[in-house]
Amino acid sequence: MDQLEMKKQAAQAALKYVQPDSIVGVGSGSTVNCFIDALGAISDQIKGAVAASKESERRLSALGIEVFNANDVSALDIYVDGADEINPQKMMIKGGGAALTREKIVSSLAKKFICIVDSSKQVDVLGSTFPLPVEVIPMARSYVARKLVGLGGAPEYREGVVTDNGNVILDVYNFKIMQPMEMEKTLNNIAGVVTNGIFALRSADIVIVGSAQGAQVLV
Ligand code: ABF
Repeated sequence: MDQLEMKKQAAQAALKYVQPDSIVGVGSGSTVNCFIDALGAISDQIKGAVAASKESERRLSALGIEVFNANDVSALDIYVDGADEINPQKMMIKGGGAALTREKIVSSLAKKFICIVDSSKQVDVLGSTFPLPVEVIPMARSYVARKLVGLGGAPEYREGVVTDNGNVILDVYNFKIMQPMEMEKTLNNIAGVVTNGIFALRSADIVIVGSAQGAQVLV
């Protein structure tokens, strides 16, 4: 089974958590695109969605699903999103698609975070295979990069990428994250950092892993 099939499997399995007549929190990325396609098939049964990226917004609208502004929604039952890495404690690295800030905002609105991944995303220690994305105010780029070096990482400026919020991304390589909650807070405290891609303080509640053996649900 190829990776896309595993993503589709996880996305399809997430549909059972969608409540009738609800507003669904929707993340971004290729696995979420599979979820959006699946959601399209039941679009008449939901009220709409709040999206974590302009691209997801566009895809939802194209399927006739109403997209609500996050400011007009006080809470969401579920938020469905992918991840770049996920550990056994359901903590994640996210932000490979540069939508981490909006993903953190929309996931914070949700009672349940459902993470959909293929099995290649499972790691024991965050930072093992994927660089950590950090969204930074443009004028703070060099300052934040020096701070990240001081913390033991090797930041690289993601050339040519501007986030949906008008900021830039530093990808931190060689950065094994042994204490994700502490590191998430430490990075948030650097002036000029908008968001970092560690999702530990708000980890996933349910993980659905697409694999050759079928979709596995980890609660
Ligand atoms: C979003 O999509 C991001 O936080 C993460 O970077 C990415 C995962 O991408 P994909 O589903 O394409 O592997 O969830």
